[in-house]
Amino acid sequence: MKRQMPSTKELEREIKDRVKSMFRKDFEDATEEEIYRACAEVVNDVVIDNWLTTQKEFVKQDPKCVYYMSMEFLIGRLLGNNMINMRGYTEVMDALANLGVDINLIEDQEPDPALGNGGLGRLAACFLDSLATLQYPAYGCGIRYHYGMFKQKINDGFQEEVPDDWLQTRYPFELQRSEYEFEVKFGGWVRYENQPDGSTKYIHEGYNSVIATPYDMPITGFDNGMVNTLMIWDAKPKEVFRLASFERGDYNKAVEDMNLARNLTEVLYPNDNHIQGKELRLKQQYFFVSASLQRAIDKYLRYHNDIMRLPEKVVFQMNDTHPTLTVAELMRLLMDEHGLGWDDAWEVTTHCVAYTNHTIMAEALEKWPEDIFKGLLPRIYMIVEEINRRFCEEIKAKFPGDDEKVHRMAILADGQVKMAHMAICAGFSVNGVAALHTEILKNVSLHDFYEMYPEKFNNKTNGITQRRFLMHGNYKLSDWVIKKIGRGWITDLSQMEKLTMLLDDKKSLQQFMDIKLENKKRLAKYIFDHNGIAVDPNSIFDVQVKRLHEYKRQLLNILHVMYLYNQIKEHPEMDFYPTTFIFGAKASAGYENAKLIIKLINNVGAVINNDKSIDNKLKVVFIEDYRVSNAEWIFAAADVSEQISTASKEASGTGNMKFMLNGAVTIGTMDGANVEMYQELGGENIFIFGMSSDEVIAHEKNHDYNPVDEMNKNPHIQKVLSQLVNGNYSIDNPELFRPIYNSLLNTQCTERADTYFVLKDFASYCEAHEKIQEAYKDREKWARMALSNVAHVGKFSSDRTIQEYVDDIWHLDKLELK
Ligand code: NBY
Repeated sequence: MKRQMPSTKELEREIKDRVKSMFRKDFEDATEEEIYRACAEVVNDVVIDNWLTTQKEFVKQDPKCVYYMSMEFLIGRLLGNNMINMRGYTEVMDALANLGVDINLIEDQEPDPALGNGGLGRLAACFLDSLATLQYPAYGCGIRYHYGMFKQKINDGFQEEVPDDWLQTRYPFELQRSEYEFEVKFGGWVRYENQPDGSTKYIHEGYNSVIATPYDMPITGFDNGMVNTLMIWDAKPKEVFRLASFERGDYNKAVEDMNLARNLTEVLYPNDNHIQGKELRLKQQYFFVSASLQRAIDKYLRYHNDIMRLPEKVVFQMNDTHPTLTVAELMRLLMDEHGLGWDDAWEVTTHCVAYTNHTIMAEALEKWPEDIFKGLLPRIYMIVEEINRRFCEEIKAKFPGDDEKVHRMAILADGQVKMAHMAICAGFSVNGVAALHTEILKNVSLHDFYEMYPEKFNNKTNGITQRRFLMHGNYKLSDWVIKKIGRGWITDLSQMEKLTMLLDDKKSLQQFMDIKLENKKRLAKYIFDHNGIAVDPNSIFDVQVKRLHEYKRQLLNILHVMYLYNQIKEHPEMDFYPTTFIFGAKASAGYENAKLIIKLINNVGAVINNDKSIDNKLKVVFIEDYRVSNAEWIFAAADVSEQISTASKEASGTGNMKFMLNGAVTIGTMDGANVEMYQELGGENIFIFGMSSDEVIAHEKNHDYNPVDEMNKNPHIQKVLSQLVNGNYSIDNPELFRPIYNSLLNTQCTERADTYFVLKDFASYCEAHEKIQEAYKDREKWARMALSNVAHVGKFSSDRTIQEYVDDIWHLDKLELK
């Protein structure tokens, strides 16, 4: 039976009681942190009951289940999310209010679990939310990093990274499950023995190992009593006892094992769309893959005896190539631990694993040096060699005489292990994350593979959960939508379409814009409290928040701001609607160009924000430490959403959808899921600019783009570029931004200048912004555009995405819950 949240009155009492029993304090004397912990336990009580029930039904109904394998789960704070999904948010809010406490302050006590970098990790979290809400049995499998994504401090305009110690105090929404521990082995060598029956036995010796111990987190569905599990693995040494007792002989090994366990899960690699081929990362990959597969097979064998039928109950979805070792580890477990021969093991494996690609960026394609790989995973390497041998035979058979092709497609080539090749070779499904992205995979980046296995390729356009990004982040708009069209959209976002009936209703449009203004005031206060900058809630809030990457072109945005500033100064009389440009972005710690762009944004802000002569027409704000928790408020407050990647580079984008859901209007290129937003919206409700992906790809192929030409024909660009290096934005060090200038223009550098076509798209970007200015001045027209965005967001729910994964790839059974 589904357990409900208590009533407001009961909650008041329970929270007070908890504060007392946990902290021996009266409520009045408790700190906000203590109240948060008490609330978490009260909510947890309900969650745990439903979790138990769900897992019992799981055993009874024995449905097929997906294991979502991901190095990253950017789940964000859970207290608010769980209260929303258990339908108790308002009740807790009221209970706290009756006790004289603001729920926001309480929620703000929770560390924001940042076990991911950006879009890929957040997508995994949205998927878990949708799976539970749609009642599909699922496990998320990942790593319990002790330090998640670093916290960003801005010091004198520069980014500084501060460790994110989210486990400093016990996290209330995790449960250690010591009964499901498994050993994971690294290094050593493989000896083999021929068996009397003609088979070969492989024996792994001389290895180091750790014990993987899982921590389960509950993933609640919306209002259905379903609770799935996110299992994140931590490592502990196996030999603590032997180490302590100084047992002779293996002391060194015990110390090694201890260090291995200590380092394995210490920290998340803070890179997005860029790999750093560090051995420790390969260790992390094998660690969580091996532990998760062992647990999955264990669970399967508890209730079934025919391992050949594993694909009827289990599917592993690999979130990018990071968990591709799933392929070889599953083969190993099936052969070495469960006695299958190669062909049977391959039959099972290739029906159990599927792969999602999230990028076409060359620097993000995972390749491991063979020697590192072989040294760390000797048995896995043998299996990869055999997979590769058979795969190359298959290519040769299909394309006789094309040795080039075999070389291009091989899993082992040029001294490297190519993870994507293995994922595609073994996976029964290969999907991209937006229609355009999937077409580019098929026709360009993975064309060879598409020719070989066209039937594997499919598209699954990304989506986001409206529970977190509207109900929780923007309750005012959420309540308004409920008043207008009911509650159906909460689990069926296509019902937002009903809002179209309000598009000509002036009163509704006004209410809608009033809510936006309220949300802008909330963000303005946040900005004032955190940045000390006063921004005008009546100005246009033009927002770009996402990881900092050159292909995402924050540089184009800030160069345009510099241009606007020049215009306003030169033509003070010009008609210009005051605009606040808001940025938020973390740069990978070693990504120098990205860090310099952050500094540029801050310096431009410092100059513009302090220039009285422009009458507050322009403001530039860099929000420190952009993360899931402040993102919710930022989306709610945005008028304009900047989605301006170089066409073809952003696989999908999901921020674009979160803005749309919150009634912001997009300025964007025809890239990623922007293309599909355009199709849903019609051209009049989105501002499209810049080159198409075909044009970009053609320039890249023909090497015929010269940024100097773009500069020469546009005096505005010339002026802005000169201001990068004349001290305008860095008086004490005029050379500070020279590297940015050079990246755009320098034809001597080895790489092509202006790799991401910033100057090429500049003029058309400026034009699109002029159109925004025009549109915004007509307040009613703008309201209609913004509301149209909400009305047409239906497709971009992760509920729709998950249903497509289920229908086309996973074929899961829904769990029945009473
Ligand atoms: O995945 C993002 C894509 O850039 C975005 O377009 C898409 O919407 C989103 C979800 O499909 N990719 C992404 O976030 N990638 C990473 O964060 C990432 C992290 C680590 C590594 C590579 C990529 N790595 O190799 O270490």
